[in-house]
Amino acid sequence: MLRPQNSPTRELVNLDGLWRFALDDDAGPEPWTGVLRTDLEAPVPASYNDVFADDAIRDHVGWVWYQRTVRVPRGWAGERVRVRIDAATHEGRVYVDGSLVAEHVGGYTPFEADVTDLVEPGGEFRLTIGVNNELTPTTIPPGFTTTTDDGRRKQLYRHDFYNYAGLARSVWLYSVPAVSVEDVTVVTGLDGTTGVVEYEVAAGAAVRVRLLDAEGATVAEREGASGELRVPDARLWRPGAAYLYELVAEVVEDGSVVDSYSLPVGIRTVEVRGTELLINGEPFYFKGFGKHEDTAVRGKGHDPAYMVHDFRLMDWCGANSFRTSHYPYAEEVLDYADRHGIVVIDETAAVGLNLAIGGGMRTGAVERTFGEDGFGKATREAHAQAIRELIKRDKNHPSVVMWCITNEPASFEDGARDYFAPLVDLTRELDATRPVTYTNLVFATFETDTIADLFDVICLNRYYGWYNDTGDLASAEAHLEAELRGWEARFGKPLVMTEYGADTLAGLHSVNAQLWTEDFQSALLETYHRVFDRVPAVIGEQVWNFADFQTMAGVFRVDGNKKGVFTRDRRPKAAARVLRKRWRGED
Ligand code: GCB
Repeated sequence: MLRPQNSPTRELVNLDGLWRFALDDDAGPEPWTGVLRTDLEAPVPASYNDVFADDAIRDHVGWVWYQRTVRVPRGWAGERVRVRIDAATHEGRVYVDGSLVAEHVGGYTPFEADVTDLVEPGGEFRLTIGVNNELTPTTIPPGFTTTTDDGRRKQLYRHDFYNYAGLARSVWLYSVPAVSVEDVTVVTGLDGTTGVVEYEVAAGAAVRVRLLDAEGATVAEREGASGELRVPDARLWRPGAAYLYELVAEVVEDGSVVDSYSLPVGIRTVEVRGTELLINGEPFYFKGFGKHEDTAVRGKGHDPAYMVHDFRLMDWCGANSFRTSHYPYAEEVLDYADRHGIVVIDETAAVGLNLAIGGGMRTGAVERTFGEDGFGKATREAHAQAIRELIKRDKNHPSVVMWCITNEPASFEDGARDYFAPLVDLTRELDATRPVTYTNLVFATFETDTIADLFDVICLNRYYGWYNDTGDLASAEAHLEAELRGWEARFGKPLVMTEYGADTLAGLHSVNAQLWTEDFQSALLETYHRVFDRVPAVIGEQVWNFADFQTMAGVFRVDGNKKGVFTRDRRPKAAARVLRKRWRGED
């Protein structure tokens, strides 16, 4: 799905700012039919939960309403007009004046509506967006709702991050010509030193494409909706040294250009060979973090200042990669990664498909996760849709080198293979060029896991020294090594440690590396690093987590998860310097 953009034939209006806001109960029936009567104003983009200092809003389960007035630029006569919502978590309904124009389920991928017939160039309209945060057994991620004795509805879920909701990314109004570029797909390859860009443009008329280098000079061009562009002596997109070409796709009617769309293109290849992952034919070692979109007040609201700061802090540590745990991130984040050569493992929001786990801990539950009593066909269809939307949105990003289709499912249980095999096939059908992975939870060992062979790369999340072998790093080291060698021997595939870490209270120290101290976090990371360096199949390390983040309330969480190497306001704990030393060789 193409991101809206300004181009010689398209215009874009950003609708961010303060919107009228009300909970469903306070909004009156059919709130889209008139002006929302409310004193509340909600910032967009931001999760609404922490903005208002009101428990009724923070803990609300169900619909909330956002509304604003929008003026259509008067010069848009004859153009198609669309509204695009970058994310409505987890379900969105969009109304233009009294008419429903779009509905979408899935909280981290965009959707849009063509509103041309309902609006007038130069005129105003009322834009109302309903957002529902409810998670059910058939949403991705899944969740459950219970009712308390006094009648309140409460949301329960098995993932370890707060269920922030609302319009956490931008909303746009944009114009496209009547005949336009509707989609572009590029796949890049290498033939010796010649870069090969296969492209496909969906458009209603004749297409021509040009590839420009970073200076704007045309290096290849061609007519036709699909084909191959060849770039002799191509400059490659490399980790840490991004180079981007620009593909300009033009729709031509009666000899004139009626639409023009530009896409940054990084020429690079990705391939798994034996226990290696190769980028441009060279083995790549992941150094970085599992992250979250999470900051104080804004929740999951996209914030360019935090985004740039996070990237600079990752760079300060020497990180070359991160995983979009546990959902697709704002597209601005991937654009930045494209421009700066940061490698991304791109994950769906399929987290919590595991009834034996809650908040990172074993619950002792013996329920069956997969099948009609748990997560069955309907969940799998929602999961398939999440994969489709992720790939549709992110397929052209050179930074994305791998699809991660789920985090820590109950892959040791009966039913897991039947559930996952079709989803792995679907992912490969949609994109034959990128490896597919999942992150494995410790309950599914190399002996009991039933799905690892379906994937190209095996990502492991491990907490030896924390949840297991608590505080005993000597045992942790031995057990971790034995386990990694087991995975290596049984599967012969690349292994990435996508989570390892310890909850750490910034400022707490002890001479003997007690749990929760900065000293223990540093010692734990160093323990893991020694093991990684001894096991050849390990091709990467991503610490859990980049920064402390908010979770649902629980006795194992003190104002959230504290496994950050940085605090929630991005101050380094001692472990940040351990990483800087290891990854950058600098103090
Ligand atoms: C995990 C989860 C992650 C949790 C983490 C923890 O395995 O993937 O979402 O936050 O453990 O800290 O417990």
